[in-house]
Amino acid sequence: MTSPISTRRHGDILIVTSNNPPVNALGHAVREGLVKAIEEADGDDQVKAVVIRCEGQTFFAGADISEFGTPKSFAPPMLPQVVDIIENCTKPVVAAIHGTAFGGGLEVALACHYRVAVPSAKLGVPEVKLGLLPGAGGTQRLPRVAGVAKALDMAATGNPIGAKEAHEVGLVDRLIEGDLESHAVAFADEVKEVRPVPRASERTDKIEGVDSSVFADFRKANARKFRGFDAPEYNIQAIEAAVSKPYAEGVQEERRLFMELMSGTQARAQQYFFFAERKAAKIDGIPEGTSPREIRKVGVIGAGTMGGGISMNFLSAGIPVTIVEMQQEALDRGTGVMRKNYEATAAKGRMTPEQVEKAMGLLTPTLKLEDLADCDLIIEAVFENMDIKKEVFGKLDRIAKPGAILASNTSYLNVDEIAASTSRPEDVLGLHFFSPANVMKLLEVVRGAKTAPDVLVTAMQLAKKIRKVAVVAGVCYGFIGNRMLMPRQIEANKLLLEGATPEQIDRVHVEFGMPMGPFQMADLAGVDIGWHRDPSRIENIRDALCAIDRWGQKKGAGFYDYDEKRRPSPSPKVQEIIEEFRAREGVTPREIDDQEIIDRTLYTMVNEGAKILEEGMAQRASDIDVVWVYGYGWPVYRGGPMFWADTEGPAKIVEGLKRRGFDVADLLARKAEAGEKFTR
Ligand code: 3H9
Repeated sequence: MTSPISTRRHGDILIVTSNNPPVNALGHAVREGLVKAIEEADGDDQVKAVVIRCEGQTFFAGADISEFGTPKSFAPPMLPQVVDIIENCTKPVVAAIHGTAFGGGLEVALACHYRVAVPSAKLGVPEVKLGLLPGAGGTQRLPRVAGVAKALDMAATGNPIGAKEAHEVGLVDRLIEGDLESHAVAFADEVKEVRPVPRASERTDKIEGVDSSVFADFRKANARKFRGFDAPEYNIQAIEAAVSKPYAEGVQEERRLFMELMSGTQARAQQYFFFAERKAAKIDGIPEGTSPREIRKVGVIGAGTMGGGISMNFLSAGIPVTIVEMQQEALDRGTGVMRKNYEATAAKGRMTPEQVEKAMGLLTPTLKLEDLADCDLIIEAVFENMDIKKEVFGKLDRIAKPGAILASNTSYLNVDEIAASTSRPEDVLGLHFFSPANVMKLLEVVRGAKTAPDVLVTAMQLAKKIRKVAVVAGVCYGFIGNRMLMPRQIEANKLLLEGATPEQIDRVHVEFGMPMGPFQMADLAGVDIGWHRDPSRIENIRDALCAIDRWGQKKGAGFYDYDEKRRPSPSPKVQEIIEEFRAREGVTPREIDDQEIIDRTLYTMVNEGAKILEEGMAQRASDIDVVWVYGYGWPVYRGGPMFWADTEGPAKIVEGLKRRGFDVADLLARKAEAGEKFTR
């Protein structure tokens, strides 16, 4: 087999090129090739310096994650050896960086004696997002080269920096405008006589005299963000070791911490999720070579919270939007909110005023549905009512141009029924955005019985363009996410009646790693969502709260009381209402332990997930996990509900469900019996 690493000479410079698509991951063959290339340079007097570069879209984007856990990842030379061999090269080695020098890729670059980069390049150590730390000397070399504060931030958050900033902090020696290879060779020519070659591991200038308060302050400032995750703390400890120990000992400490993380469940969950997210983009049953339709202009019906948020996604991506409302006042209010949101982003420095104007300039507000005639995609975001939706789609059928895609943002309703109100059901699908639609990353793409393959392909491609993670769902009540939310909510309500408090149930969920529990979520979203609006009809605790105006945070009261800063506290009034209901239903409250809350709210979700899979409403278990991580904040270090079910073990889930008297989904029962898992 030919090596992905090749070498050639340019005068006395050895050019080492990697060609390992798609991202030049540092798999075994690449590692082997790099070592051979350095040996070639060391062993040949004619070679005075080396340039390491990559073909394709990027410099090495990291270790090959798909090799993790396989014999290949342990096959010598392993990455820590490779980087040492590069650094120990007796001749200057220059890394020529474009695209993303990530993880092991940046570690290779740090082992090189010089780094040059094009301005568009990004440099980062995202290992923490895979539940890991840079395990090839990165935690030791990065602080020595970029400084402790920058290294801490990069390693513990995993966020990359641009080449310009990398240049400012000393991580990049020269920014290259123009052809990278020829400039890198010229740079190598300039430095080929420098002796001793500058080795990052030998530097101490940026790690001397660093006060330990840097680490304490960093931990404190990020405590909330890192809650529940193991890897950020390990990254911090590894960088602390870089400051407090000699290089050789620091590297050993890095190795120890890396191996500990690698053998943990969190790393497995996060690496699983990396591939889950990418798999979600793949649609089953689509003929090979199906090309997407072109989307040059989008129409959005409804300028409320959802319609406005949806529109912003397209405007931000440079796609013109025509937004329709029925009344001028609602239209003005809606577009005003969009402008305000953009301006708030600009005030935080995440957008320039020019970008705000550019985005708003792409927006055409109108009161006439007919103005959508030239749109390639029309998304309906009107009131959640089947009759209204059918009426809108009937009208769209007459107005929209041939080939236009007609989408509904419904959260629950039957997309096939909506499609049937048109003469072109093949052009119809659901695009279920999550609120706030301009922020949340998840998009459920609902595939109707007749949705054409190219419509689906278009939706998935467009999702990527507007930076969403799309998951295909089948037509069923609540699709994937909201359908699984239902059993959780039903059980949470029953638990209240039986003796639990909103605080206890929410605490169990937050300790599990969710951003909030079911009652905190209800208060945030609005307790009145879906309420029948009749204060005299009180059938459950929620009705009772709505009847006395406790609609959640927006009213300063819901399942919790809120102060003027929206800080929650347990509500005596709610407790009173719960007790009234218990008396009414003849329920004697009992002590409820946390495990019962888990069994009844989370195991039932898994059970529903199994039904969704069995019915083919999700293409694969990992898609369900993507929905929950991106749509509801399920902690990624637990992989998602189906991955978590596997770590608990399907048999344990079945046992928990049976103990509480639930019917077990067939698929779950079969998995438990066969000792199989959902996700592996
Ligand atoms: C590490 O380095 C550990 C070391 O410190 C220590 C070792 C001892 N490996 O994302 P895309 C695949 S940990 C294997 O759609 P984009 C990906 O699955 C690593 N495969 O493209 C997909 O395959 P498919 C630290 C990888 O342009 C295809 O490439 N590095 C890897 O949107 C295209 O990916 C990272 O964590 C990999 N490392 O984004 C970087 N990376 O087509 C992870 C990608 O079959 N990667 N693939 O679905 C990324 O962040 C993005 O992929 C990147 C490109 C920004 C590079």
